[in-house]
Amino acid sequence: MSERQPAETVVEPQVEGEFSEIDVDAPRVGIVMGSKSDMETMDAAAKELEKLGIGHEVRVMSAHRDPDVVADYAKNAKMRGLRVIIAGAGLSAALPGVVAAHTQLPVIGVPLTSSKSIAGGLDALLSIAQMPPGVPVACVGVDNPRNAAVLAARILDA
Ligand code: RP5
Repeated sequence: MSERQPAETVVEPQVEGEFSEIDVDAPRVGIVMGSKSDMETMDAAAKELEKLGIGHEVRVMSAHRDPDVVADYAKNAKMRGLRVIIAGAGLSAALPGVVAAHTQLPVIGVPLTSSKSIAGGLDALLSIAQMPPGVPVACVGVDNPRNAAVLAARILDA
């Protein structure tokens, strides 16, 4: 009869391999926005996450101008280690909804004002908040990316 090894010395090679591939410094929050023109406002989300010590990355991608880039980013986000996505956009503000269509990760939308807004950001607010049932996007106030970062931190800590 073969003797069992003590539990602490048993190593599962497959599990060990998977752990060695996890990058502990991988960003946990992705901040995306529809245009470079959104960067100045959206920077407040990055600043808040920095203050809270939460790893994040920032990308510019438009749901309308770069639809394939957005789809690929959202589809690969979880596999890359991201846990929450913050998406800021102005005007018709499709970006948060399109990201949510391609990932199961929580998505927090930030409606933004723009020089071209006809309703002071209300257009973006409604585009982000009025998602069809089954595809949720959390929505913070207009031009309030800081709240998106605080909410992301609460989701990560939940
Ligand atoms: C949206 O259109 C962007 O999120 C931005 O808020 C707005 C205007 O974009 P630009 O014309 O300045 O690139 O897609």
